[in-house]
Amino acid sequence: MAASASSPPPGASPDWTVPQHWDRYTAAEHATWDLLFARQLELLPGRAVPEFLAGLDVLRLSQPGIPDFAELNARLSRATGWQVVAVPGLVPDAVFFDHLAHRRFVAGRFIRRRDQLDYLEEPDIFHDVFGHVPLLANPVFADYLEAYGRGGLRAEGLGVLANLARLYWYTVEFGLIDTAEGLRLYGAGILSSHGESRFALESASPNRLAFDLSRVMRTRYRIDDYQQSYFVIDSFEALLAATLRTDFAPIYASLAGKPELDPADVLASDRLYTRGTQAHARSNQ
Ligand code: HBI
Ligand code: FE
Repeated sequence: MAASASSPPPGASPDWTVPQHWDRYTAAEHATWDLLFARQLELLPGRAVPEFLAGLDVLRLSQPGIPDFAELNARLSRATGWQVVAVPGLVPDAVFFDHLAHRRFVAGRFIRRRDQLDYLEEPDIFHDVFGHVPLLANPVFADYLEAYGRGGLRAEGLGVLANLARLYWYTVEFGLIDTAEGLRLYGAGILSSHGESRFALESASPNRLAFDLSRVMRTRYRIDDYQQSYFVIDSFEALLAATLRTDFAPIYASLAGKPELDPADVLASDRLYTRGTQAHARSNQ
């Protein structure tokens, strides 16, 4: 999933960051942000984890138009020391992990076209800022993402990036969380998607399995369609505790002997919230 070239594109700094150039966004681009934002705000109350909705307020992301990172970072850095930095698109894993390890979240500065409202290949500013940034205002999640970045830097040499990318995918991008009121969304890939915000909680098609670190690290994922399995954590504290191990070496060692799993697989050892029908995946074959 990471960019192939190891040298930054023209105009980017050695750490791949670029100026956001907030004043260059057109009225049409601000209107696209407002349209996407309004659509999600119709859906997310009662579906998103409360900490996400609280993060929207803290960051005042309900102001109209594309956020100006300078203003956003003044509030975000006060909340948890995180800041958002603009990049041209996907950056190499090593660059990505280094930014996370230093509490810098990389965000694409472009916004999708009107004909890409419901699906686009590469993360745009709406996915990155609306989807990811509000939870960076939550201290525990903020600690998790920094710990994830540090884990990635350590994993570099161990040749286990694929396992670590799955952890990111099934938590930060497509994670569900169990609450007293029921399952809620916290993964940015779901929160920023109109269709998947409903599908992930309400469809009978996907599996919903209790989060288990090594189980997640063995499980392949889809990048071209809704997920066939979602993993459920009990709390951000539990997720942080599960991954704050000083190193993942024993986990990686235990993974070496086990086969990788397909996205739809269910194991007898899985703690199941829902065993999915996979009807959606079959209809899209
Ligand atoms: N680059 N800009 C950007 N955004 C991401 O989410 C991203 C990336 N590079 C690599 C990556 N994600 C994943 O491969 C991580 O799991 C490492
Ligand atoms: Fe993302």
